Amino acid sequence: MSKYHPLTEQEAISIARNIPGIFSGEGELSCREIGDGNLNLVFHVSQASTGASLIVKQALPYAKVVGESWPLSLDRARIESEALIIEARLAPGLVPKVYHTDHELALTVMEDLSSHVIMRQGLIDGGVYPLFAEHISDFLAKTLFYTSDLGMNQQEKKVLARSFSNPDLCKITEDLIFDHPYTNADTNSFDPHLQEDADRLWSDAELHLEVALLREKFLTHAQALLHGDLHTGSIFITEQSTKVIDPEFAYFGPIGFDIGAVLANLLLHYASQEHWSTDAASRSERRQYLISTIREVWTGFERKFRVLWNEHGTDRIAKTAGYQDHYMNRLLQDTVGFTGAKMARRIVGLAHVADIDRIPDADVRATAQRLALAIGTNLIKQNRQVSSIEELIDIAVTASKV
Ligand code: SR1
Ligand code: MG
Repeated sequence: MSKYHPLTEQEAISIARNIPGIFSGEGELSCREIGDGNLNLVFHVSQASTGASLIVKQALPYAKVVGESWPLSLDRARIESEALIIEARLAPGLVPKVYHTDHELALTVMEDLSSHVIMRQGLIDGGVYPLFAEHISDFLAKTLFYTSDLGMNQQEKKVLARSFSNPDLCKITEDLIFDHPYTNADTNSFDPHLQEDADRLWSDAELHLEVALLREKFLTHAQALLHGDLHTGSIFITEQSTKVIDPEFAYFGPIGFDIGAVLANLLLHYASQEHWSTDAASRSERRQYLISTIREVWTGFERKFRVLWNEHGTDRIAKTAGYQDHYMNRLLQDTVGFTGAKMARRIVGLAHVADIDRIPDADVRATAQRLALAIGTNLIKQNRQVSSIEELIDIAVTASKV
């Protein structure tokens, strides 16, 4: 019989106490369940006498955000811990340390990052993170290059891909990002003032064609091991440090999906400045900061990915003149399309973002939501024409002037 059951706080303490090198044998441990995400339990275990702490994260057999009617495989906890271990090897310092895993209990014990803030909240509070673009472009370039056919042995990649078969979590993305927002699905959720905007989204055939092409890429293009859910709620941050958490959606998919997740969440925050910036001058300054960050994330990623390819590429034929430029241009186009898809789903789909949902005034919120939808749908429609990151930026800036 499986030993799986959702942990109590006392059980989380017992597990934590057995992790060597963290707590003193003497002092008492206390525990709080702090999970505010959509899927898991997160226990924060600490020792007041030493100041030591750690996190015990446990998967539930269903999606917490919906309830037991939406079952989800516990295997995602294994996938998350194995992805964290691979990411730590490829991009040292950019993910939390894993202390212990228990696949039967579907749990990972890891470093406590309470000295950091969740980036989404940090941005809402007006935070500026000068090293973020450098760190996240490093994370993206290294994890994606070294798990692609360009940077690892192609037969070993196929074997590794087997252990990252993640059907339940991929299904969430296939439905909630690439299907439901474009039809009158039960899972959708949006403010009533957006009904006409949703109707337009549901009947836009030009948009649906592009979404179908992006969905096909997500379903079939096993380019590299993705994080799979790289929004600003999956990033812990300070001015000096960036840590990527929560890779439970990891699977082999299209590289642009991870980059697009980062850019989409910066652009959702950009749209939310209708509220969070109090006057036109601070709004303009904040938006310029976000645009510079977007530019630096892409240009940093592109530069680093090309250097890795030139210096550590494993594939002879991939060195053919012109191939790298062709590949990078396709990555940019995919990134633009996925950025758009990841914006639209946060306005009309099941799971939203606090940057926009927490805007108290309905009219201001509607303006931010419509701006996010305008940017998102334009990016989706134009993704296959784009040839520079400046075009993505131009689409965002132009939409905010209308
Ligand atoms: C049912 S889970 C909803 C969303 O939360 C996760 O963070 C993913 O983005 C997923 O689509
Ligand atoms: Mg998550």
